[in-house]
Amino acid sequence: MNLHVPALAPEAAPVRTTCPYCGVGCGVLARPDGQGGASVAGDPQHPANFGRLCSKGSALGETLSLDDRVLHPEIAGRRVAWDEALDAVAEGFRRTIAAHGPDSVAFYLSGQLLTEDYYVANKLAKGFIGTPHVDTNSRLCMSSSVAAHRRAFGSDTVPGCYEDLDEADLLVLVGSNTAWCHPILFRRMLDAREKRGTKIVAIDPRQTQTGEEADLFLGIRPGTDTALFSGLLVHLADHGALDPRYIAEHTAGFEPALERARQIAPSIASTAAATGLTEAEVETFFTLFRTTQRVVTATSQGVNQSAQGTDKANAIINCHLATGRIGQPGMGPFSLTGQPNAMGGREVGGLANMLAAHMHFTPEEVDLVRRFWNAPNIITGEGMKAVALFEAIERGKIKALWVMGTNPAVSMPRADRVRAALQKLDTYVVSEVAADTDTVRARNAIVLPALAWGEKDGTVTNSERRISRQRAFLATPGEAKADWWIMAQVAKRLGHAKAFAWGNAAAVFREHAALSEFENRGTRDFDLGGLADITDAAYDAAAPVQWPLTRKAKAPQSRFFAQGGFFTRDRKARFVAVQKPALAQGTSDALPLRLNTGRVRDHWHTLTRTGKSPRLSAHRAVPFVEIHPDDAGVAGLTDGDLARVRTAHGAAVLEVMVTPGAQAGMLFAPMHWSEANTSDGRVGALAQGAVDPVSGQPELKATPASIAPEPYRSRGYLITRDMVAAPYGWWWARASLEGATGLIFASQDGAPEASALMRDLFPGATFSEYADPARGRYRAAAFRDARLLGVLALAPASERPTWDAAKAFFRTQELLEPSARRALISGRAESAGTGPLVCACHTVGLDTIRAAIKGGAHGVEAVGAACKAGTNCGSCIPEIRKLLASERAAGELAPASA
Ligand SMILES: Nc1nc2c(c(=O)[nH]1)N[C@H]1C(S)=C(S)[C@@H](COP(=O)(O)OP(=O)(O)OC[C@H]3O[C@@H](n4cnc5c(=O)[nH]c(N)nc54)[C@H](O)[C@@H]3O)O[C@H]1N2
Ligand SMILES: Nc1nc2c(c(=O)[nH]1)N[C@H]1C(S)=C(S)[C@@H](COP(=O)(O)OP(=O)(O)OC[C@H]3O[C@@H](n4cnc5c(=O)[nH]c(N)nc54)[C@H](O)[C@@H]3O)O[C@H]1N2
Ligand code: SF4
Ligand SMILES: [Mo]
Repeated sequence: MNLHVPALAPEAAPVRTTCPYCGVGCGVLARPDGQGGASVAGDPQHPANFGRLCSKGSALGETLSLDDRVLHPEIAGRRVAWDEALDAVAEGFRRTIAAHGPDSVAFYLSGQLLTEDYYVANKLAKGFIGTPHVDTNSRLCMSSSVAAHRRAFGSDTVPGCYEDLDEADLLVLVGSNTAWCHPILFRRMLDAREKRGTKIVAIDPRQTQTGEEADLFLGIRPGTDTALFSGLLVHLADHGALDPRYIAEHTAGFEPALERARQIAPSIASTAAATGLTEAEVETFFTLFRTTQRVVTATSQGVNQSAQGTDKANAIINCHLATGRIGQPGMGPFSLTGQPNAMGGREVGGLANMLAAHMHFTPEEVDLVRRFWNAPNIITGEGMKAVALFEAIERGKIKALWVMGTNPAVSMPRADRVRAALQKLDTYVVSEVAADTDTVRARNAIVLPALAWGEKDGTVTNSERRISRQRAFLATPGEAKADWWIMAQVAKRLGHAKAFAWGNAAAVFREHAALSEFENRGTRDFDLGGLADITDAAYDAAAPVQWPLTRKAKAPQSRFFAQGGFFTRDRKARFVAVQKPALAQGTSDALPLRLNTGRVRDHWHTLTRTGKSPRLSAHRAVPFVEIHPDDAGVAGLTDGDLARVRTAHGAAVLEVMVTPGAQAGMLFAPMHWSEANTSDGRVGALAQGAVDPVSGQPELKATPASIAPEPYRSRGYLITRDMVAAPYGWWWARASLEGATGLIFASQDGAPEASALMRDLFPGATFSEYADPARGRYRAAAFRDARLLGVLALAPASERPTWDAAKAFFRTQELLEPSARRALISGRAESAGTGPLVCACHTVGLDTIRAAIKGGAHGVEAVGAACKAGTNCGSCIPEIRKLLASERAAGELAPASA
């Protein structure tokens, strides 16, 4: 791969890199514009996406500005030189260790770090500082899958690869909103359906876009997956659908596991009763699974983020082992990883219960790693897992914490408590790229500016064990540094210069690969021996490659376990006798519902990146809660109202979305909003986080909750060119707009207060205004020399003015004609809007698509031809299909009611 810039090239050659969002790990071609930005396109040569990108990947170019970046080291808000900051970290750690021992120091890392960064953090903590308390946000993400793999396979091995999704005849998606969270894999699944008639089953308590697209949707009761897959195991056994040869030769423990499954779900009827499904649904699913050889069961957070997550995953793996459907084309259990480098973190040993390179804590393994690192302070056992770790901070047991690449003040369960616990620390270090995260602003910190995507260099591993390069294509901004470099500097100051003396990321990678093959001899799945001697030039040019890749192998191996060969002592897999499912906490009269949390299509976690993109911010602009119509009726709520959702741990005020897709008794709210971008929408504060007994992964999907109306007098929006603080007492959510920033708000204020506010915000400006205080309506636009500065609209709460039309006026800096000024505040502009955004790539709204359908576009392609919606990344195709169906249904009903 040699990217020569032709002498007369009109623009720079693209740089091959990898998307920094989800675990699909799509290849990206980034073309820098020479002004700090870049355009991006899918890399046609990358085997994860073959040129496609989803809405988030396509909008990466909109997230590169330096507006909100940390660009210099800071101590308690004061800008300092690197030396001073690094000395402060080293000194803080040294003091803490001297007074309280090395295990009073902790690291909280992230699946968004590069493998090289992760490796250095792990080595520093576990080998040199000598603290076992290193955990990562992956604890909240896929640690239950890791634990299930280890129980079943003896190692944390993902047996399959993406081609299995192309080659399966049945895809069972359990607790995965694939259409929104792994969109490019979902496109591959839909292609498989097109090509070979693959059936898709979605299992989820709520009807998602994935469920809408599936051939069979099973709306199970939360937390009951173990019963469903126990019932399936029994069904397979009773219908002669087992693979006795595979069970006998390659597994152990089948009988007790089946026996337990019979206690949990002996029949179709009992399975239906345990899961809330109908017997017909259960029977259809069981028959499909039994009669289809090529089955992939793909799992995500509906499985992992549960107090019974490890059992859920093992109940699923049991069914694949029992039928021998593993490690062959189109077959196997498949854990879809969330973050871009969740897998890299597992490889280096970033979790508190792993040591390094897929090794644990047997005396031999500890000794091996000690010798390889020449480590003076090697740890000998597991450290505390995330939930316990933050509790230990609260208790004063952990005194120094280094947070890197994650925002726990938002994303940990019981986030208010976690945030408060940070006050107890003596030394608090945050390596970040964004200046204003809740974790940075929680208290005085040593803030270290890290290189961001596009600036940093290294590798990530995707869900199918494929290692890809992230390459720098932008200049280093300010004084930002690579995370691995920062840690190596601190290591030097702690007296470990020799062991942390790498000159570049390639050197770190070589050491990581060398450890993976050190005294391995086929005893460990993770072996990168073939890359241990990679040169700097080869590393720079490296194409994506799967592991294992041993020194002797001619080619990497894409699947595991078709012929057994598990990483247990007897090389046999283990069936697991799972526990009867029971949710961690019961509902009560005070908390009669259950709060499920998760993601939306166009936002990423705590909004520090997707929040910068106007396109991505338009799909869902405010924090919301989905509720079933029956529950909404009981609570006296209608669509669009604001409601207070409460649990035993916290409360949030969210916009109500009434949908029959919600399960009665359940609420769903996205995890994305933080203190930095909403007044009252921090959903992480509400989640209980009861931990899975095996993996320590917290439950984030079923917290007992209540909901009640939160009445406000007025609703409205405020759009300003420059960021302004929201007035005290308002409920608000902030979103990026083209050329502006906007607040959608609710308030007890009326027209007079709104008018006073505009004068406060824009002193000396001229105003176009419309006020009707009696009716509680007010609109105003502020100008300086005919240049638009800001717009405010306020109306009685029931009217909820929308900004779709007004925001268009900020796209240019041009001076506005008097007629445009009048239109801006007339309120007429509203009805000319295109409605809520559906297609993020071409900014096409709901109303436009509806109009296209009414105008005769009767299929996805026709809609695309009429208004371009759905013609780029395709992430919105499920939503377009849904609109087509609802318009069709409305059309059919029309004559009857006419
Ligand atoms: N757009 C977008 N994509 C992302 C991310 C993002 O922030 N935004 N984050 C990435 C990351 S880190 C991750 S981990 C993945 C997560 O990807 P997903 O796991 O697909 O996403 P979630 O929305 O967290 O949860 C998935 C579903 O689990 C369901 N569920 C809840 N309880 C149960 C249950 O008891 N049983 C079953 N069967 N289902 C249940 C929920 O209703 C939800 O629809 O997404 C990755 N991709
Ligand atoms: N209620 C609820 N909570 C959840 C979940 C849920 O479904 N529901 N899901 C959980 C899951 S699966 C996950 S993965 C977590 C995600 O939660 P977090 O990891 O807390 O979320 P992010 O917003 O991705 O945080 C990443 C941070 O790293 C910064 N950053 C980006 N690039 C770099 C870099 O190169 N170096 C450094 N040092 N920093 C960088 C970003 O600015 C950002 O602040 O949330 C978990 N929490
Ligand atoms: S599916 Fe989308 S978010 Fe995930 S890696 Fe690909 S482009 Fe990025
Ligand atoms: Mo995740």
